[in-house]
Amino acid sequence: AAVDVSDYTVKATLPSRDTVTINLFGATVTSWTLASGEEQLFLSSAAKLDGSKAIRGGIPIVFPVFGPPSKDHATGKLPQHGFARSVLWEFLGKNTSESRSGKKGGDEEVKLDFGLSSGMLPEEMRQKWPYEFGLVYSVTLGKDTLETGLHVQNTGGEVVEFQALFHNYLRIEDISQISIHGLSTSPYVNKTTSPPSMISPSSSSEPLTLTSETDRVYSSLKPSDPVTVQQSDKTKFILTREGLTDCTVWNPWQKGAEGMGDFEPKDGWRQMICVEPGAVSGWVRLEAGDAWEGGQVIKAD
Ligand code: TA6
Repeated sequence: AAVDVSDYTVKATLPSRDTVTINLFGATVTSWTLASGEEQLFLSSAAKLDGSKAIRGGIPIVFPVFGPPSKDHATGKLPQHGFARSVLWEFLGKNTSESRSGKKGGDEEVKLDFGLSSGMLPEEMRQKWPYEFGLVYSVTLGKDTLETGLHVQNTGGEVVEFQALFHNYLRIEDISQISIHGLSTSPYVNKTTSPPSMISPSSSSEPLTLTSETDRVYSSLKPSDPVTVQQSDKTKFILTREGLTDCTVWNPWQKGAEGMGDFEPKDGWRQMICVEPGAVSGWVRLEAGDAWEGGQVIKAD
């Protein structure tokens, strides 16, 4: 694999011509293309790529809190979705290997590692969440697959509570053709109502099709059970997870897109669906010195 590092961008290209591009602000995957050259992720054309704001699109990393933090929690002073998606990470290096799935012809894989530790945070952010931690984020590109994994180490002397999620903006042809399979046996919180409503699982909700603004956090999913995004009757993406029992499904729809200054083009909401594996319906508790891992594999069909 060829890995090109320039300014704040790391780009890897496999012999099969699959590529992945990561912006060091937020270690945000901003592009993933297959051998065909076809882009798999949605990136707003107004996304800020200079660290001035979290990148609107690609795969932002949500850590240490998902959503607007509640004031009575240790994360209460942090911005929505935490700081990991907007601070500068460092590129730790690459590993090229034979594809682990033992596919024919020794398909190659490349793993890119990125690091963020509490000591690297701007002081004002450290003061908002004064815990010692070390993150290693791995992005592994294979033929037709993209894997992301987050390793969280509690390097301080006290218990740390956090949430983590991969905020995938998946690129699709048109939202009207989309159905999402594999969620119907899980309860979810519907965040488009106020207050949000708890909905229990019912088989009638399989598959999920979207006809208006949708913002749902599904919980108690079996990580190894795939969540599948179908476009018309063709499978487009298959997501499997490790250590992540929750999954958000979000589309801002027309009004939501118009309300986001960094969301362009304004009808771009039709070409994206956010399917976001995470550990967000509770808190991961890490004792001093302990570590946690969570990961996802997205297979493009
Ligand atoms: O993942 C869905 C969500 O939590 C929505 O509620 C919406 O807020 C979205 O994230 C985008 O949040 P952002 O802070 O990136 O504008």
